[in-house]
Amino acid sequence: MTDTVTLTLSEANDLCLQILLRTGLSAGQAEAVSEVIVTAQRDECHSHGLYRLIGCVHSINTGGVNKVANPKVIDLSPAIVKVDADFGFSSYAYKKVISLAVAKAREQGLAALAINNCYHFSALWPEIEPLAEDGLAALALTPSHSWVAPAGGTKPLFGTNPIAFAWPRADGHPFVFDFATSATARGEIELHGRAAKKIKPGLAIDQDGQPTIDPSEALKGAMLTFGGHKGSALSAMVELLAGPLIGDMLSLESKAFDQGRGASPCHGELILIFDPAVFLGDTLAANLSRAEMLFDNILGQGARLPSQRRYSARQNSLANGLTISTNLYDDLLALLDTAPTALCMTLRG
Ligand code: NDP
Ligand code: PYC
Repeated sequence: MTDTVTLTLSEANDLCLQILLRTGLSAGQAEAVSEVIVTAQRDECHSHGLYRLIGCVHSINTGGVNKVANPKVIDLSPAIVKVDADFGFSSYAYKKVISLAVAKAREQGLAALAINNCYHFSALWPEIEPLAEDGLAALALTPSHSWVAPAGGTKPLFGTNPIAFAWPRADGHPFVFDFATSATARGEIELHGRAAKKIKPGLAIDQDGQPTIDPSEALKGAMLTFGGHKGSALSAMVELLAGPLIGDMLSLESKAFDQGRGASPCHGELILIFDPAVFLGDTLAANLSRAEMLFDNILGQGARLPSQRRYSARQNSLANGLTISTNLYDDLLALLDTAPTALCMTLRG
């Protein structure tokens, strides 16, 4: 038996859908969640790809997620729209509201989209890269559960709190970065644990506040912020802007709300959308070409742009399918244990 399995994108999507629908999740949510998971796997973002299905199913089965969530859009002001996700998954609420948020950005030049009361497990770039493909710039922020110690502290307080940014480019893929303000995503540490591998030094401390490279000790202790006090302040910013500013939970509160169930974090997300055409009018093209000069200079030094690896991975997946470990594949099939054998055989073949 080989230690990897390759699926077409459509097989991977079917697998996600079958697994999620089996839990009783509504079709709309199952489709939105499958899309974001397969999109992440396609770009080889393994910590937020098919592996996440295990956490999603756990979050649904432990009772927190509203399987029939009906997100409610609240048109708050000319530049602000909120959507109450009704304790369903963020990706579904996002789909319900994004066209209104974009319309506001095109009208006002700048719009803020707040997603409230959502279960959130996904990477952020799948939400903002399409906006940049349509000529907009965007910034997305969300807290998580309190797993990360502030710089100088030893106890979990912040979430892993990702920040993602996207900028449009006339030719080629947008400039996009998306990373946790912790030194790595928690999902990466979990994946190291699954593969029985040590983590790099500098990512976490154990429960006694001592540095650790053991994934299970790291998960029990506290993760560290990236860049010391700088990542720590950015993480606090994410807590504030995507927490109290939008009337939603801090990571500490989200963890308490979970009551030890181990579900995905439940809280808010803030997305800011900028329309450069409104900011710049007739000077749009000239200014976008100045941005290109910046990218050229980065590349000119032999450095790479963020998302360059992801875009190459995408090309490979589109041509050759998605390759995951047999271990993960078997864990996913186990989530389908009452599904028709024919489906499992098709996917395995
Ligand atoms: P990384 O530390 O791996 O950083 C990822 C970003 O940095 C990507 O944009 C990546 O581009 C870019 N990058 C990596 N190496 C380089 C390089 N040498 N030069 C230029 N750019 C580079 O990611 P994290 O572990 O911090 O986060 C991974 C994912 O986890 C993110 O998508 C994030 O949204 C998600 N996450 C989600 C959370 C949530 O609550 N929903 C919480 C925390 C994380 P490339 O992809 O091309 O390598
Ligand atoms: O990997 O840190 C993480 C994470 C938290 C919530 C979703 N992903």
